[in-house]
Formats: sequence, structure tokens, C-alpha cells
Amino acid sequence: MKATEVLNDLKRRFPNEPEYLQAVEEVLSTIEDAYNEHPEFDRYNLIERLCIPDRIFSFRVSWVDDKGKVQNNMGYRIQHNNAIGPYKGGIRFHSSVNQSILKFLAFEQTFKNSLTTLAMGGGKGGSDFSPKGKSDMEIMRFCQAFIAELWRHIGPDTDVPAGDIGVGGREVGFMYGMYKKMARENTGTFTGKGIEFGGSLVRPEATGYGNVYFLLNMLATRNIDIKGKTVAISGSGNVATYTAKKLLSLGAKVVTMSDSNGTIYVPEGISEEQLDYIFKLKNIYRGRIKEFADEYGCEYFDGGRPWSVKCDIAMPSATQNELDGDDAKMLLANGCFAVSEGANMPSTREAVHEFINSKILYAPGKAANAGGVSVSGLEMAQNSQKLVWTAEEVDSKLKRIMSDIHTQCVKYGKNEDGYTNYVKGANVAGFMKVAKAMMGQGIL
Ligand code: NDP
Ligand code: 2IT
Repeated sequence: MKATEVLNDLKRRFPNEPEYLQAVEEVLSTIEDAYNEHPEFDRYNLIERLCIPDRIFSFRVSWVDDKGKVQNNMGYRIQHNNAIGPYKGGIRFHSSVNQSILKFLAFEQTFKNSLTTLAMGGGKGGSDFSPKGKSDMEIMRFCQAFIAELWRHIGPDTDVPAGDIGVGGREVGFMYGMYKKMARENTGTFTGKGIEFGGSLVRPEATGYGNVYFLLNMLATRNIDIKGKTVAISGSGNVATYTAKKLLSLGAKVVTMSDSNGTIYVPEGISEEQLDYIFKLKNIYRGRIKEFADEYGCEYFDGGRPWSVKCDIAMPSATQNELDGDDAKMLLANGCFAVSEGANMPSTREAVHEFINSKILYAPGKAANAGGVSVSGLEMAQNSQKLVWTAEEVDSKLKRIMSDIHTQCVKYGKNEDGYTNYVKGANVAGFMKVAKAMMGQGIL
């Protein structure tokens, strides 16, 4: 079956899953040539098997809030593909979570994990539970109830979850604690754990730092120095804050950060002290980014995104479809020459076309944000060895992996005119490894 036929068939079967179809369409539109060069793939109906998840668990999560009221949420785990290693991918807690969003994330994760050079398959999970405004005890009770159901489906060599939106060190700790109690073992089935109980150094920083390392590789292809460049970042969570931290240390100017309520704009560049304030605001006080504007008297776009400001580089690091075609046109009109995605699928189809047609440096999330899951893979390796590596060791491996991912993107994505289409490069490289692994193991 041809890629376009598979897509049409998926549209017919899953009409209510727009994010999933969007992610599948982007991949299928770029791998068709590579796929057609291998008629054996077609005989094994490989594309369809790669697009449809191996299995999906969905379950009710009942828990008791601080007022004694019983709350019910939905919980999910998508085990997408384990051809090259155990299912691996984060857990998202956000009110918007549904099957379509988790299916798109698990699909993307499969290609991303393939690119990391490590042995990890793709998965994703989550809940429509919103941690916003919940007490620590409510978060703990929810996490325990979620794992009381999920624990039997995960394990160190079957499926290894981690964090994502709304799931950081606190939530991973609560989930892992409950998992250990149920499974009666201590093998590290979860990454992003606390340092004291099997977590890897540099895992919290890894997605943001990795994105900057990927950006540096892209800039090097055009002999551009990061020093002094103006960068617009969206989000103010894990990925956004560590992206900003690394950029500041390299002498770049970070002029925006945001949350779901609005954007702060600091034209002279956010200072280290101000970034520290944002980190505490978000991780300790769990406040809104507007409080930064109140504290420092900077401009605040109420309900607005960062993409209207003048910048050289944009690093969307909040959520899917947060940068649309008009935003892309504004960025390009303002002279933006590089976009490196910290979030998963933050740019809409239209925005991606704008970036590629204008031939700027554009890195899709599955390449640029792969540093997080890569260090998760390194955490799994340390847990298996029962050893702890130094921060320097982990960071140098992360740099190496991001550079390897960049090399693969250029290998498969360079056009005849010399322009590298990183979307095509990442998709073809990620696809070929998974496809060969699936071919080698028969029809499952
Ligand atoms: P966090 O929960 O730490 O932060 C998320 C940030 O994005 C917050 O500032 C949040 O604002 C904002 N945000 C979330 N949803 C929306 C929305 N619907 N509209 C506007 N803003 C929103 O998550 P992470 O930093 O971990 O994740 C950010 C992105 O990076 C996600 O796309 C995730 O999938 C991706 N990613 C994460 C990795 C990781 O290791 N954590 C690895 C690779 C990718 P608010 O507080 O208002 O909700
Ligand atoms: O989207 C992602 O790559 C993540 N949320 C991290 C997954 C992981 O297993 O570390």
C-alpha cells in the first residue's frame, strides 16, 4: 500500500484524531521515496503497522481530593512500537489530554527514539488530570491511583515512562514510589527520577540543553555564532527554562518566555537572576508568568504568544500547534533565520511549509528535543549497570548524541541545492532504522 493510501485509510478510521493524523501525514509525506525504494516493505504492509500503535491501555483513575470529594479522570498508555527497544516515552498530565494527542506523541516518539542511536521503542501516556491548583497531597493521591492501574503494563525491559507537560520530578517520584511498591522490585522503571533513587544527573536539563546543542550544529553549517543572537522562547516549564539557561551561558539574549496566559517581553534580554526568579516562580510557587512582569515591570502580552517580536532565532517550547502560519510569516518578516523546536509538533502544517519554503534553518521537535529522551536512555543504562555517571560524562554523551542526530538529518535531508530539509532528514533516518528492525523480526 502506498503512503497516501495508508493516510486516507487512517483518516477514514480515525476521523476524530486530528493531531494524530497531522503527525502521521507529516512523516508519510517525507518518507514516500525511501519507502518506495524497498518493495519488501510494501509486501509486509510495513507503513500501516508502523502508524497504528501496538496497543492502547485506557482506564478510569479515581482519587479523593482535599475536600473529600471523589474525582474521576481518564488514564492512558499508548505502546506504539517496540521494534528497537522497550516502549519509552513520557507521561503528560493536562486537561487537554485525549487519545489523539497521546497517539501523535507516541508516534513521534518512535521516530525520535530511533534517531537517538539508543535502543528505545516509542510510547506515551497521560491523563486529563490538571495539576494546576492541586495540593502536593492531591498530586500524590492522583499519581498513586494512576499507577495502581498502570503498573502491571510497565517494567524496565517492557515500557519505561518519564515526564512531559505537567509531570516533573515531583510526579515521577510519586509514580515511581507506587510502582516499586506494587511491582516489588527496584530496577528503575521510570526515568527522570530523583538523584537519590536512581535518577541521572543532567536529565532535568537535557531537553533544553540538547535543543541548544542541536541549534549550534545547525548554526555551524552556516558559520553563525550564537553569541549576541536574540532568541524568542515560548513556555516557562522544564524545556523552556533549561533552554534559556544554556543560551544565557553562551552569550545569547533571551527576550521572551510565556505560559498559557501570556508572554513576557524583555528586549534587553532576561538576566540570570531573572531566570532564577522564573524557575522558582514555576517550580516552587507554581505561579503565572504575569507575576514576572509585575515584579520587573516588563511588557506583558496578555493571552499573546511570543512570535510577533523581533528575533534571530525562535525556540517554541510549550505545546503542540502553538505557532501557526501567520506566526511563521511574522517571524520571517522580522528576520528570524532559525527555528529549533523544544516542544513536540509546536508548528502547524502551514508554519512548517513557511519555514521550509523560505529555506531557513528549521529543526523539527523529533530531532531537536531528543536530548531529553536520550538522557533517559542513559539513565536506563546507569540503572542496569547499577552505576552513577558524572554530570560531565552525561553532558558529553548528550552533546555527542545531538551531533549524531544532526549528522543523520543532513545525510537524509540535504537537497541538491545544498539546503538541508531537517524534517525530511529526521523522518527518513528515524523511519529506516525502525523499518529494518521490523523487517528483521517478522510480522507481529
Ligand atoms: P512543563 O509542564 O514543564 O511546561 C509546559 C509549559 O508550556 C508551561 O509554561 C505551560 O504553561 C506551557 N503550556 C502547556 N500547555 C499549553 C497550552 N495548551 N497553551 C499554552 N501554553 C501551554 O512541560 P515541559 O517543559 O516538559 O514540556 C514542554 C514541551 O516540550 C511539550 O511539548 C513536551 O511534549 C515537550 N518535550 C518535553 C520533554 C521533557 O523532557 N520534559 C522532552 C521532549 C519534548 P502553563 O503553566 O500555563 O500550563
Ligand atoms: O517528548 C519526550 O521526548 C519526552 N517527554 C521525554 C520522554 C522520556 O522518556 O524521557
